[in-house]
Amino acid sequence: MTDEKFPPANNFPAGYVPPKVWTWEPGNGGAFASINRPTSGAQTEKPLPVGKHPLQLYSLATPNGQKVSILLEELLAAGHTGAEYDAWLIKIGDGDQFGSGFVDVNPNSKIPALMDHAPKDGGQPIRLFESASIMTYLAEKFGAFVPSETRARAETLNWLFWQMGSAPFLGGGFGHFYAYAPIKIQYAIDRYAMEVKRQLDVLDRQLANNQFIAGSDYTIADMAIWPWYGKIVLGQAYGDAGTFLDAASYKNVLRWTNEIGARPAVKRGSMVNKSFGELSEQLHERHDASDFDTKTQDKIAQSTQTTA
Ligand SMILES: N[C@@H](CCC(=O)N[C@@H](CS)C(=O)NCC(=O)O)C(=O)O
Repeated sequence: MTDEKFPPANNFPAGYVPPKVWTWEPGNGGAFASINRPTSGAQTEKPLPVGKHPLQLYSLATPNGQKVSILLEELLAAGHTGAEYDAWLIKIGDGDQFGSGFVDVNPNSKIPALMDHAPKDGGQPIRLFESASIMTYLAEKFGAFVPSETRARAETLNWLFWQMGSAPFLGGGFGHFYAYAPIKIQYAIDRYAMEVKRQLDVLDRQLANNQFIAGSDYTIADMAIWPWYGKIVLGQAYGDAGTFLDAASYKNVLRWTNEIGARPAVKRGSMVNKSFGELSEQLHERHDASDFDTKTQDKIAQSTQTTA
């Protein structure tokens, strides 16, 4: 496709003209090149483990994964014992999401995925994928963190779906081109930086007059937005992106981020299925509330040293 206004010599790489039909060339060198494919479906035969609790979470502590483990920890903290769960680590860098068992739970091969073995109707287990679908299902099942009153509920779901629509521009757009792409392309970085700053401004204005994102209640919308936009304003995502975006200047987002981050359930939920960062914050699998005290990677390393 050529256009006189846009000569191929100005393209990147110079002279590039998109072919009539695109074909896949494996390994473009970018981060995640080894797992990205233009096809879906299982690549290996690999059943998933099933633990003793009603809910089985298959995940990794990326922002999308943390949303769900934070909600599960909040439900347990609020006394909903039916929210007990086993959390199994899905190493997306190793391709676990393409195992047959995982694909049966999520045909889209992305974490997080959840099986409910004790659905309310007493029937067969229910599979859940897409973080907002999982969160809505759990909030409805336990009647918590989503208001029942029509207007408050509508506002909560507005912001939950705002997050689902917006974060791909932050992660797949800005984060990818600023931090992960093998080359820095100014056009792409400028475009997505502008959009992310616009999104931060949307949140900042909303949080100027509201304690929580959907008003006076702490809801699944806060839990969905926090792992993405909280990490940005704290400067904990995509290298030095916090400085690049002047993210700390969004004072209301920062105030809300710190308030949510101080919640014990949020701290615990953020550690679940974490296999990177500080060893004391890595809980690869979670099967019991006591695991946070005894099974983090620093404790496991200590006990291995003692027994060696
Ligand atoms: N819209 C999905 C996005 C899930 C998603 O993108 N998960 C990523 C990690 S944050 C993943 O599993 N990537 C593995 C892959 O792309 O193969 C959701 O919210 O659940």
